[in-house]
Amino acid sequence: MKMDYQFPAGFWWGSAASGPQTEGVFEGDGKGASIWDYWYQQEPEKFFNRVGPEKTSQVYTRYQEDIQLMKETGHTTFRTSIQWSRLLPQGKGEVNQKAVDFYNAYIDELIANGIEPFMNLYHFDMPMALQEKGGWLNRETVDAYVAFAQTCFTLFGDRVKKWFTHNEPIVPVEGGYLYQFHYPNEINMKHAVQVGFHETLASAKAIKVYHEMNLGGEIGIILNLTPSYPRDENDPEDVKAAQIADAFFNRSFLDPAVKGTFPEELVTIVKELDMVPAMEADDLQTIRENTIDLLGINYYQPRRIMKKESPIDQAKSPMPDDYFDNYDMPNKKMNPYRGWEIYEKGIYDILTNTRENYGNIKCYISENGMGVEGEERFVNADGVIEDDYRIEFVSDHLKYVHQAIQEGTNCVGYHMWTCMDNWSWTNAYKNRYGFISVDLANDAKRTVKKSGRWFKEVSDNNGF
Ligand code: BGP
Repeated sequence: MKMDYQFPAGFWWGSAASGPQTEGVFEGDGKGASIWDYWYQQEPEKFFNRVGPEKTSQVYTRYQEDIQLMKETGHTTFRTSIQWSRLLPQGKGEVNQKAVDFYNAYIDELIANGIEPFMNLYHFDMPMALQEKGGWLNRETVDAYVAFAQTCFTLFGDRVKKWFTHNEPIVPVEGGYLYQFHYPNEINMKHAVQVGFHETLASAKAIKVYHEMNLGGEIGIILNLTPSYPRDENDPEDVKAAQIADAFFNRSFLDPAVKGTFPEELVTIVKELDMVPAMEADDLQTIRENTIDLLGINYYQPRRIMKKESPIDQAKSPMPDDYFDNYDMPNKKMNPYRGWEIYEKGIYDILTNTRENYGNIKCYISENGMGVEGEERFVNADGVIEDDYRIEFVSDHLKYVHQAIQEGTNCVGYHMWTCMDNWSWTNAYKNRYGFISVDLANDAKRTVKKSGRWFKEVSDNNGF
């Protein structure tokens, strides 16, 4: 059958998830607490409907059933993460054998079913034992992370051939140290800079170890790239503000990951603020010499920016927002449930940018998706959620991915967020993202949605 949008042979079709959002906590599983377990214990009211990280979708016990559903929905590849606090309950030292058994079984089951596992090493889930000593603020966490990474490569690297050092490393910076949506909920630019630096350093050091181990796979990083569009392209001040926002939120991690250097604008600002992070003599060289093989791109929404017109918030300053204002563009297309703009062409702009400005690095779309509240409204007589809006969302984005590939971008796959409805941090189960629904009131019963069936056809046909 001739497809309107045919993708290159071997294109990866699948989805992404994370350990903390899917596995759950079970008695006797030996898992240590992460910052999420701790925060939920302290302030359960901060989590939607008071649903905490111990509940989630029970993948720890139901992965076999779930992998069959991945097959039914056309997965050729799947990304999740190894929970640091599951493998090393104290963040370092003793290995939890039950975690080793679980990840071995999960990985083997994926491979036995023809689905290639991709593993990420950090998805916002700092072990509490390390957070108590400062988490990413503390240099010792970098060493602990590298030891954790090496343990993972040693245990699972014979079978896992795609590794990622972080998922969205800017998010722990934003959530934990600027905008207060992750523990420890600080507003502290100096800490934010140090945390970001340590994450980048940890990534480079893990990449170095992985390459030295010669395991025959690839290692990369997953970044949420939010293209920054100026309100008025002809207003140099709007344009400059958008460039600064881009340096803060995109190039802060993209440049060191791909080029081994930090963006000039950011370095200048950090120096002006007298907030150059603490570092050792060879850190910058380590970052320069250990760049990624593969880039994962998460794309949900763009950022609309205008020059700073509102007064600086003195109670919070310095903040990235001292340098720009967010622009509330009229008539933008919105996902009202998550409050995020839908701008399909953004995905094309990101891919074009990687081609033109980042050496056309090998990349794939590692997350894209649409969280919708109250999807049970759309259940048909057979109990299937008819999520046509999701099919439209995915296909509208895929058309732009296709165009970028036609123009030469080295994009080799597309992963949806997410496989099955999962626990979304403080939003818990409010917005549903999956190809497969999870009925919390009914023993977490799984049912493939209409979009899951559609995705199977796309994967089988390698296009649509
Ligand atoms: C990404 C994260 C995921 C996931 C997704 C959806 O930023 O990598 O972990 O949660 O966004 O966002 P949310 O859960 O906040 O709705």
